[in-house]
Amino acid sequence: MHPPAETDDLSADLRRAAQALCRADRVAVLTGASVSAESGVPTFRGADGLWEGYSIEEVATPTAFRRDPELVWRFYNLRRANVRKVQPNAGHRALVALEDRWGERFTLVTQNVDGLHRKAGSRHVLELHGNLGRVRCTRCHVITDRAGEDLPDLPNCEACGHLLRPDIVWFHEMLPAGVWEEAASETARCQCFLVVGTSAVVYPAAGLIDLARASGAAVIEVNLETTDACAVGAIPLLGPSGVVLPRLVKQLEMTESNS
Ligand code: BJW
Ligand code: ZN
Repeated sequence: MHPPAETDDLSADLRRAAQALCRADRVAVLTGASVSAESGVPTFRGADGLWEGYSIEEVATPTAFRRDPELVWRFYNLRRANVRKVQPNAGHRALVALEDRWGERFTLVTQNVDGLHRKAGSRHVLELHGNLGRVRCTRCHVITDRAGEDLPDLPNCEACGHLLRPDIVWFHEMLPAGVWEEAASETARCQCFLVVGTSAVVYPAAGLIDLARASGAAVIEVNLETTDACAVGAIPLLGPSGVVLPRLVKQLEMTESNS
């Protein structure tokens, strides 16, 4: 009995990916929504990518918040409550295992706002798009961590009484400068860049893939399908991240013990 063709392809690609990792002195990873999808956090652009008929582009903008802050807060309060209930999965844990190998020379850049990488044990995490647990005052700009609480649909700042907003990067907003600069510099100096579970259509995050490639890094993509951003030159590891990432860690152990 021969295993199906996909299994053969995946095994060969896993070997190539593990070799690329083995050669790397520094490793950086870019993660997206689907790493958390397997924990029960919906993605943005898949079949479950609508909320009450609204697309993410309709509720995650400063204009939407000015027009109807209660609607936007309802969307975020539901997601805040969901994130409190979910747990990291095997994909998150495999990324912790990778960080254990490279230590300080490993950086995890995430577009996710659910905090699950840190909950799993990842240490060097750069959150490009903010965090669902934090809120920011629209007037005095003070940021506080309110992760453990239920908030009303129009929450007010404890310091000045004005309306709070989620500390999330919406469309048309700049990414937090220090976080972005560190993500770009770690990407530019890694030799292996792993792209996991992102459609890679949202910029500037997706631009990190081009930056890694232009800096000479090997690019590995873990996704159910190849994305346009990784179509050229990346090592494709096709399958759910919760399955593929633990297999990659295992393959890495085998490659290291054979060399
Ligand atoms: C699996 C799997 C499994 C499934 N295993 N894989 C025109 C007008 C205005 C702006 C722009 C414009 N053109 C470009 C822009 C810029 C804009 C942008 O990029 N837009 C594009 C959509 C076109 N970017 C911005 O606005 C950014 N800011 C900026 O550029 O500032 C400068 C500026 C200033 C002034 C004016 C204009 C520009 C900010 C972007 C912030 C994005 N924030 C969001 C929402 C807020 C967070 C929240 O509420 O949660 O962040 S958007 C949303 O998308 C979220 C995510 O982090 C982000 C990325 O999504 P992700 O992670 O890739 O998820 P999906 O669902 O898209 O993909 C899942 C993938 O997993 C798929 O590929 C599946 O195949 C795969 N998959 N199951 C492995 N089990
Ligand atoms: Zn305030």
